[in-house]
Amino acid sequence: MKKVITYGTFDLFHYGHINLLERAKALGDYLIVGLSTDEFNEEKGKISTFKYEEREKHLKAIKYVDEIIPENSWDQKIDDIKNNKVDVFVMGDDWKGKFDFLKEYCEVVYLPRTPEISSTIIKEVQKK
Ligand code: C2G
Repeated sequence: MKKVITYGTFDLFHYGHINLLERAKALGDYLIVGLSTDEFNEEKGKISTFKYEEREKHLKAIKYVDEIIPENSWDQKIDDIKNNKVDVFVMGDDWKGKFDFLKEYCEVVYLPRTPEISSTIIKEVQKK
């Protein structure tokens, strides 16, 4: 069984996230999502609209997602990859190059982001 992992906040869930998760799942048979905790979001300088439980509920509704684990820190990826016997690490290409150090442990794939949509844009529209 080929296992894939990806990480993110997945706030204000949208079709850009779906496109990413769909393509990530297509790279293997089982997709794990490392979902950023609210505390880790603070570390990332992000204040999400939805708390972890809500964002987890949204992800659980996505057929491509097989498992969700909390993402608490920047440096859990190597352990996650080893402990879960992950074969492929996937992120959107806004992260291109940032996780190349993981190539020692698994395949690293950066996928083109979906243009024009982001949680930030959705927040702007909500404010109007
Ligand atoms: N994404 C995308 N297209 C968009 C928006 C997001 O492909 N229009 C991708 C991002 O590239 C990322 C994933 O969807 O791979 C989740 O996006 P975010 O929730 O913004 O993730 P981020 O805050 O970048 O967290 O340790 C890694 C971090 O947790 C990544």
